[in-house]
Amino acid sequence: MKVTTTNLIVTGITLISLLGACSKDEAPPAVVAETEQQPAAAVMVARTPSPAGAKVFIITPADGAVMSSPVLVEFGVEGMAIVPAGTVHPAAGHHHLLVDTDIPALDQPIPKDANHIHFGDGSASVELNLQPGVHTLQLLLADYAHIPHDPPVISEKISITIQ
Ligand SMILES: [Cu+2]
Repeated sequence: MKVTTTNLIVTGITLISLLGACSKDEAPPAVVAETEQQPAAAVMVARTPSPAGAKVFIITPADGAVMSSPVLVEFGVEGMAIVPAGTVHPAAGHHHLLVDTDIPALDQPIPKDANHIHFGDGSASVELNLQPGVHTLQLLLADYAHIPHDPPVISEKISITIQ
């Protein structure tokens, strides 16, 4: 199945118009800002409910593990299905691995960068290349639009040491 990652970007088009004459006797020119709201904005804040008891967890590595890079990280899930990003399905989502970062805002799409890795293809493991030192890993499930569920389905944060 071909997976297309959809970046949902709410684009606010702001039109700024300078109105009014530039006369010393009048009030300063008024700045009028108009924001064009798109219908998709409502979707952005709608969080998908998660079933009671749903959870994700890191199968490997173990918390406190001392190892060398690359690190095979395996994701476990209970009580929910894993489906590709973009697939609207009840009680389902895709994995996100948080690396060396805290929990992001839960009411918006999870950022996509080196610290927030999306598995929009529905995969459940990754081989990570990490620099020597201590690193934290945490799993966070999110829905078709990369927004965490309500309540969030998130794992314990573990720490590993790379030699
Ligand atoms: Cu995602």
